Amino acid sequence: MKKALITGITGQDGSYLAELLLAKGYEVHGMIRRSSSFNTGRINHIYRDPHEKDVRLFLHYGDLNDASSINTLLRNIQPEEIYNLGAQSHVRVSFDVPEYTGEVDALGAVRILEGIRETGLNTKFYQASSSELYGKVVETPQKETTPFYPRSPYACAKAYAFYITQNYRESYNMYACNGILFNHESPRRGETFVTRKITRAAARIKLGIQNCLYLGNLDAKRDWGFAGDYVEAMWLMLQQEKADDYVIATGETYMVRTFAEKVFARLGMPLKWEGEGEGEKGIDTTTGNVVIQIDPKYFRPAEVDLLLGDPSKARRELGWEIKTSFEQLVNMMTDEDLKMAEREKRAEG
Ligand code: NDP
Ligand code: GDR
Repeated sequence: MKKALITGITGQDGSYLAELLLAKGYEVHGMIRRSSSFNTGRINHIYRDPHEKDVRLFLHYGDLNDASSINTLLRNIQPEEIYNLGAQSHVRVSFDVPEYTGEVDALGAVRILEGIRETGLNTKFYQASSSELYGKVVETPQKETTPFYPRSPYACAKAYAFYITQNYRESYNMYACNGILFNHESPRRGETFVTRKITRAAARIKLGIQNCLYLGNLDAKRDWGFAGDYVEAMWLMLQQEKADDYVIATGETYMVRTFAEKVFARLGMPLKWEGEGEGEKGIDTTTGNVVIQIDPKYFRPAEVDLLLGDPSKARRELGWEIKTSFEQLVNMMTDEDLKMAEREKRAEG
């Protein structure tokens, strides 16, 4: 039975990847952080008491900032594959905690790579690289050969992790890959990322639990896919003869405002826009209520205006294809958040 270690198993991608690897028969080990409140909500459905029989999912305390915990896990588990998904993953927040973001997102990667090298394990390594590396538009669509232009402390940290992964591959002949993943979302997406923030707020507005949604830049364009499809690409990257780096994207891009329009329309509240710049408002045409306003606190010191990926290398070499369309993604997230808002409303009495 193959063993895999996932950092960031409690996050959106970690939960889908753990499901995928368990379904493929792996023994799955996840690094989790000590927290004062439960942080395992996304994996509770696959977790079983380790005292039961035939358990294949194990959780271990550790931290990407703590090399000793990483080395202990490597020695004890001796995994065939490591997926480094752990990160301070919020771009806006990285401007508030730039040094911490560098510690976790940049140095975390080298701590694992160095751990693999030192222990002499024959472990394949996956690094969760990001389309944020492309930052300011140099060319579109963005592909493996497009130069990087990071625009945030998050992206700068991820650039280090990208290059150190390539460097360990070339220096020590390690099987180490970068998946350059464009934005991917799901009903499990963190509530402060824009897609989930919109679907959650729109559902609550629909049910009268909330009045208005405050957003930042509505004109940013993103290439949004479904996280469930993207974790399959991570696994495929570690099953090849040779380690390499791949762009994973849909090849379509939409504005934040378009995402919002589709969500509100799905809930029977078609939007119209009035005003300009910071004074722009989204109005629910069925009630005339202002349901979206701009709050400049959500603007970023430097913005990434346009992301559009070209996944042809992954299609050609990995045989990877997206299965979920943009429309299906919007509907899936909206419908799940409507159900959640209904539960919230019932609980309110
Ligand atoms: P999430 O923010 O949902 O999950 C991040 C995970 O990292 C959580 O499990 C979190 O733990 C863990 N983590 C944070 N800090 C540490 C630390 N110091 N030590 C150990 N673990 C830590 O991210 P996603 O699932 O969306 O993304 C997964 C990875 O892919 C990230 O590296 C992200 O930067 C990258 N990425 C994501 C994309 C996307 O669109 N989703 C696109 C491209 C790259 P806890 O639950 O305790 O907070
Ligand atoms: P991103 O995702 O920065 O692309 O990083 P996010 O959803 O945070 O922002 C996307 C775009 O929406 C604009 N925006 C807002 N964003 C947030 N979070 N909140 C708002 O209120 C808001 N209003 C407008 C942003 O300015 C931005 O242009 C995600 C993360 O998952 C990273 O870890 C990952 O590497 C990249 O995707 C690819």
